[in-house]
Amino acid sequence: MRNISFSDEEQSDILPKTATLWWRTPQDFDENGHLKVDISDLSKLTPRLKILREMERLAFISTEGLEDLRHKLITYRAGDFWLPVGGVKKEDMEIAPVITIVLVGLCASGKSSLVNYMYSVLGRSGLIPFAQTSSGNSHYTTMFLEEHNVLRSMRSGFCVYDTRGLETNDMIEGLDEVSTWMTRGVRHNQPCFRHDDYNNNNKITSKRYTKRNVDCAIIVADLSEINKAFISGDLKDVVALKSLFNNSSIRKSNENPLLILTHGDTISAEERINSRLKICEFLGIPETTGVYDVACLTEQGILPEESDPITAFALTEAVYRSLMQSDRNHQPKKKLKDWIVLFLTWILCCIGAFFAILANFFSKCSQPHNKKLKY
Ligand SMILES: Nc1nc2c(ncn2[C@@H]2O[C@H](COP(=O)(O)OP(=O)(O)OP(=O)(O)O)[C@@H](O)[C@H]2O)c(=O)[nH]1
Ligand SMILES: [Mg+2]
Repeated sequence: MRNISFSDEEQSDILPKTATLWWRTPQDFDENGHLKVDISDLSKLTPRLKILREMERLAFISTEGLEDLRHKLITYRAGDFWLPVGGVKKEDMEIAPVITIVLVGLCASGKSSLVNYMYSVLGRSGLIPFAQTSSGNSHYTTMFLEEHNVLRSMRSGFCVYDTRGLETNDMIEGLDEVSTWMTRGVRHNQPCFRHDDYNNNNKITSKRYTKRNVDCAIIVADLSEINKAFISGDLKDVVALKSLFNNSSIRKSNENPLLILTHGDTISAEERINSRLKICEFLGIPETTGVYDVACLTEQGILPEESDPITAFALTEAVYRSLMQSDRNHQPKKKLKDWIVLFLTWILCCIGAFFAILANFFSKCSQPHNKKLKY
């Protein structure tokens, strides 16, 4: 996230030798891995060049930056990134002990795989899949909200929630569910059953788990599906994604939600860059701020981790950014005066409702009399 300037010589020494520098296409880079055009004049950067520059930035700082950011996440305590505003002290802010990030997106966009990748990069254990994903012929879908402590630490200052994906054909119900999570909070093991589920009569939530207010939502989207949609002209999926992106409940402030693009490894570099450009344009967001290309699996179908520090760094930076976003949005604690005002407002509403019912009742009682008068 820090601004850096880098020369090509410096860069080739620092870049991880094994990294998959997929964006370095012959169209834009020479055989030494140098950009063919001058990118020093920022005002002349095209959106495509901005993406290439962003990827070079991630590559440049990934090796050293990954450890640095990981350390910041390990030592992070809720509210650490909060900056004093409006003369309110930190102790007067409503800051939950654990910051809650939810991953939302369409079905099979890669939310559970992203959780596993987080465990692998941040918790340093890539052997066991911690969140069940669909694989091979299994069409497994996450059916319950799952809380994950991806750092695998008792003192972690944040947790990540894996959620059930939204169906393109039933966005209204899906968006309603997302609004409920965002406004009423989430709980581990909370069911996410939809009306057409085969067996949805087991809607019991275990109240033993702590309810958490959601601080930030990250949208996970499948870049290969986005690419398909723009090529075929069937924009159903990207329209659904836009409705999720613009949903007022996930915008805790004026900031755009973070967007993580998965499945980039399954399309060509050209398609990967172009579909990122197109979806950012479609959503009306900058192509490099708050958007991360994180392929959760390699071509061999395994978690990337060591082989791809750039993707690992992109993921870590996305989590870091989501914590910064969360800490910017805390509200001051309610004081006694606020509770009294709230109580009085509630009483006034009740009185108003009571008189409205009375008025309605008496107007109904007086109707036959009115009719008689008319005749
Ligand atoms: N090649 C590739 N495959 C991926 C990537 N991310 C996820 N997958 C695969 O995509 C399929 C769906 O991934 P999941 O993680 O189960 O998706 P989900 O969003 O949790 O799905 P729901 O729980 O149904 O909403 C699985 O077969 C994953 O292995 C990626 O970046 N690259
Ligand atoms: Mg899932």
